[in-house]
Amino acid sequence: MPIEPARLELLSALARKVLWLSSWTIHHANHIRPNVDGLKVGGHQASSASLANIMSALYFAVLRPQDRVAVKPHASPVFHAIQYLFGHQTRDKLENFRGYKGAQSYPSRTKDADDVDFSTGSVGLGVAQTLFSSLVQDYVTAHGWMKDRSEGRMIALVGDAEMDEGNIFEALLEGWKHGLRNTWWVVDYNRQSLDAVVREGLWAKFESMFRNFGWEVVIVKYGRLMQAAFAEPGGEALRRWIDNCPNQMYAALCFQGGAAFRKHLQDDIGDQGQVSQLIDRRSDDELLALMSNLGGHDMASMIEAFEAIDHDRPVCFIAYTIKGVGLPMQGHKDNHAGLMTVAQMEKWRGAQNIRPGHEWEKFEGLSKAPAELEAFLAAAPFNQEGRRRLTADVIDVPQQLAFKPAAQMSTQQGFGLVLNELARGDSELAARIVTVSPDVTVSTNLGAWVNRRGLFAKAENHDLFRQEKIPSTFNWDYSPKGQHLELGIAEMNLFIMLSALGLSHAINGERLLPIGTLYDPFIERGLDAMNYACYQDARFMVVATPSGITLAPEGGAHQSIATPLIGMAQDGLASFEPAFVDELAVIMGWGFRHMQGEAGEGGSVYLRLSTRTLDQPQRIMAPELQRDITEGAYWLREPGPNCDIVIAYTGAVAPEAIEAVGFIGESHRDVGLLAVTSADRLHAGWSAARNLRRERRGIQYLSHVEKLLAPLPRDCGIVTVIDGHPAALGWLGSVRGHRLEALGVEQFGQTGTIRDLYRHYGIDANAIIDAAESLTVGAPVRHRKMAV
Ligand SMILES: Cc1ncc(C[n+]2csc(CCOP(=O)(O)OP(=O)(O)O)c2C)c(N)n1
Ligand SMILES: [Mg+2]
Repeated sequence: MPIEPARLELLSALARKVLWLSSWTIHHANHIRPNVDGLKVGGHQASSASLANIMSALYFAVLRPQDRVAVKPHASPVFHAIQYLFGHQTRDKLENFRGYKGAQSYPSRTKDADDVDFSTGSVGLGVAQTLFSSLVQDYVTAHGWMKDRSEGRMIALVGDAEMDEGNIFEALLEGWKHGLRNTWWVVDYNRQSLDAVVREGLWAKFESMFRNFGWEVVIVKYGRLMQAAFAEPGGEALRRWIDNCPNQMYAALCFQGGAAFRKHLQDDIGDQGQVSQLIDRRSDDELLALMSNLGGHDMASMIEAFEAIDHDRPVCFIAYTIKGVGLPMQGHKDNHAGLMTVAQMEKWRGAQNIRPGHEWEKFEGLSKAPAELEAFLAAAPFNQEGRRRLTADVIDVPQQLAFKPAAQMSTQQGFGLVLNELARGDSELAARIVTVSPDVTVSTNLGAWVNRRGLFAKAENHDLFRQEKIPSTFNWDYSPKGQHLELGIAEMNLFIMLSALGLSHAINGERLLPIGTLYDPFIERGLDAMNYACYQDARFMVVATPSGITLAPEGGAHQSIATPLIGMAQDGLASFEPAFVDELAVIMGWGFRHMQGEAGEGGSVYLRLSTRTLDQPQRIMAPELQRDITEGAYWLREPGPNCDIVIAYTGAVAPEAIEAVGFIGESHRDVGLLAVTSADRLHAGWSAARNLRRERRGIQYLSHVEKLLAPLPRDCGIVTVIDGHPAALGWLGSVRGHRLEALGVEQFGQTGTIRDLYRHYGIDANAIIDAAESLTVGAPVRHRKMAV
């Protein structure tokens, strides 16, 4: 339906204001705010201008409160300008754009105050996040939890060069498998990337690809002015010229202006009567306005395109735009980091009727009455329900999670047993758990859980093998009540799905407790997506198994070395590597609570598990032991008063550490054995204590690791051992100044038995004994006899 003229006028005025405010915000940060560092502040004026009209159409007219948006990272100034007009962003934060605690360079859920739905920054990830958030909304709907809330559309504003990111294609395929709905991707088709102008004809590739995946594709190429000109005599020839003009040439002419367009049109078309008259009727300025009137810059065209969608199938809008439209840098291939000069800004300010000193005024220079604009903004559908960020109650987690014990088990097995026990019960905790795995459900031990809780799909689909009575260990029944989401083998998808599931409390007002499983080395495959999920404070548990070189015969290619360090270094992720299943059960319980903690306190959890079967300790899980396990370490064997050597181990190498302590104990009394369940938590506690002591001089507070190591004599040596990079535990010597030998794995690639590999890489009992001897004096220690 054609848009009413009065509404169009108001929307166009606001879009002009958004372009002004976003450009002014960047200009202010670069030219007006004192620059103390001498570094360029930057801010992406051209990329922002490209989207100012499209985003204004969305926010001021099309979006409803339940819709959620991922904005192309470098259009952050446009987002902030829109929120400023809505009254959700302060002038102070805009003046401090890209400054300390100012409006963020890229929209940030956690750092910005103006209601960012999805953080963006690393291109491609926000786009996929909208797709997975839509699938999560379907999950919540199918489980009957949407209550009286309406389903929202998940919308991404995508740069055309951003479409090169592979994770977008991975997500598309996954979306198709799961019957994606309610998702709009709006491609800002300015045909420019950071470095250059993009390939010709990309739109056609996008179009066929999206159609292939069942999306509707809407191409918004010509604005109203263009359409009117095409209807004039000779207009068809003009349209043909535009359609055939190479991207580089069009961009260059947009930069050069109306006279350059005229010359090229004349040279190319020649004197052809009607079309020549069509061009001659326009001044240079009018000709430039006509040629810049691509669909993405035309309010009426965008509103009509958006409002024409009357179904919930996914839609890709390809909106033609000009990078930097309306600014002196428009179309220039180098404009990505371009900034307007002070003189250019002065000139543009004059053209906008903005008086010096009134640059931040919301309606300065617009011909519409401020009261009318204010009323229009207040009535925008997007704003009708107040706070859009939702909350959900905390789900109760029992003090101890049960599992069926066995004398010998691996932590991976234990993980399956804990989940199986939860699946058997009817707790709210179990109801809120949702598992997800990229084609390694069975091999990461989720099988028992899935057998009991089923796979999720919007429609029932029974396991044919079972119906045909063919024996199979796994029951692969799909239903809307299922609690496992099976993904294809794409770890980026796994982490973005975890990100979407882990924000359900804030987006859908319904808490989910997502658990994702994968092989440990493939964390690196999805690392940027995991970082992204943590950055926006999504809450999930990632269970990585098998890990290290301990997966021995699985092969050298699958060994992981760096992941313990990743676990320590990743902000927002508490990582654990227990050796025994009773420790794991404690950690999982803590993890489910941690995943529900307040912002700044809670976070996500990473469990690095193993397939190695170990003898399990028979012990009572006293509350102090539970606390020590979650704080990161406990004494498996307390050091005596004359302790001169401590062995500290993490994870699957526990038997080697225990064995070495046995041998060393024959000639050294009082040897201590420290079980480190989380190098990450232990280190974080130590850093926090140091910060606290610095902040509050005189305070006596000691961290967990400082208390554990306090009784050790000054000249005691420490040997650390982990199936991972030795630096993960090597820092323990600095806590109280003890000499330390750190054993671990620094190369990878050998296959063999666990014993072969532990010997090869020097993390077996003999290597531990050798290291201990190098730190102590006295008689040599008897070594384990090697079977040759
Ligand atoms: C993963 C990742 N790689 C590189 C960048 C740096 N970068 C920011 S914007 C951009 C180009 C984007 O081009 P396009 O998506 O077409 O947006 P436009 O600049 O045209 O608005 C690049 C390479 C990034 N933000 N994220
Ligand atoms: Mg682009």
